[in-house]
Amino acid sequence: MTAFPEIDRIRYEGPESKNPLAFRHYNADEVVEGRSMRDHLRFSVVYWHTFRGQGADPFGPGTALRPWDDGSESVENAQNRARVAFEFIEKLGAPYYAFHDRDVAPEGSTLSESNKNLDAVVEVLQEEQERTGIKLLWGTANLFSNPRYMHGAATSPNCEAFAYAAAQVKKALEVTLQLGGEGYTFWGGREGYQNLWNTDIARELDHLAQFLHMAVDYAKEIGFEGQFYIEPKPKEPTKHQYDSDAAACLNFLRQYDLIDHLKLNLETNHATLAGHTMHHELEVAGSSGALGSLDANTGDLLLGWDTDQFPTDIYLTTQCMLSVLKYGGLKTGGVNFDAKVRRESFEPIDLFYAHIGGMDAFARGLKIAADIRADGQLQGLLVERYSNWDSGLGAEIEVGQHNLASLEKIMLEKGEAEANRSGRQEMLENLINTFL
Ligand code: XLS
Ligand code: NI
Ligand code: NI
Repeated sequence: MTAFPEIDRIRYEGPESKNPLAFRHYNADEVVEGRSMRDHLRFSVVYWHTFRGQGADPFGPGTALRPWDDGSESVENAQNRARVAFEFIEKLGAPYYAFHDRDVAPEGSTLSESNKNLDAVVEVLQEEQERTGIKLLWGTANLFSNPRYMHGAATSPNCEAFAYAAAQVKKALEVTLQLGGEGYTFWGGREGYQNLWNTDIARELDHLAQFLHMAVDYAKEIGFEGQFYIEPKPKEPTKHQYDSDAAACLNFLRQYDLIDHLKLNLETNHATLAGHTMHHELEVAGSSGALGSLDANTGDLLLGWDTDQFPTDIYLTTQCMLSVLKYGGLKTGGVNFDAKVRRESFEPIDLFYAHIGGMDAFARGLKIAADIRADGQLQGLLVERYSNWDSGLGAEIEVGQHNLASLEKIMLEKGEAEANRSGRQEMLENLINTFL
């Protein structure tokens, strides 16, 4: 059985190709800065959008045509869908995938039934991983869809919702380990608030930290050595999510002694919703040694919600890859397409076009970023901008030889600081454009 009979394996045909079902930039074996593109980019397909998304929006039901899916919540349908997912990922040539527990298997009427369903589908996932060599980038648990989580999971005022969520994470960690997953992600789901009149922030944050510590402890217990990630997002579904941006997450992780256990999984549209750029978020995480993985997508500047569109903007992907290369590359992380086709792109083939476009945009971003680095002008100008900290007074301050009084003395003698130099913003923007 094949779900995509008309599609062959997607191949690299080079920049001149006019074939919409070929890569023009992503050439998996091509070496950039000493590593293959495959290893730099570590592309990953998400199960929740690509195999569970129906294209529904608040104004109408799903439109997606998925002939392999009988629309039922049966385990058999879920197992069949898993096989289709691997056919797709294999034809696309992405080395990784990611899923939530409830994406892959139907929720049962009790926890043990849900666990049983999950085991039955995980068996197929394992078989398919072995058959294709495709690996699990990270696993996660859906702690936000079921009505029991209406007030949050780890931050719920209902301690039994917390307990149920803990049980779900325990099981999700076990299957992630079983499938050789390289990481495990916590996105806040409904961990936040809609209304401060009914919310005890301090208590909820303490609970969230306890919850994450329990996960870290259990991972150790079962021998799961994958990387934990926390994924910032400022709003949606709640008015305010606790993990609002990279800086807020880092502060939380430091406050609760979790900083050594979790890195950040950064998503472009979440950065936009936070009033930041993805570049900013990557630099905030990277400069704290916490750049873990990327949820690659983009928002729409005219729409104020998480539209999760496929990224095609070369300027954006260039910035992403400049930061990734600067901080030593993706280790356990990847470029994970947390993105969905538009409601109007309802045919199965649109899933191919969408991923090919995203992969090519990132491959191009990688090549451009490497060119900018090889050229060296950008880095040279940055080094030059801070050069008066390299010797004399600047170097003395940096090593801690001064205090307010000694600096006052110097300035009283000099009378005025040395003149500033231009920031050259426009020149630098023009310089970047010469590489695009
Ligand atoms: C939602 C998040 C979600 C996480 C995984 O906005 O991006 O998809 O990546 O739970
Ligand atoms: Ni995400
Ligand atoms: Ni998102």
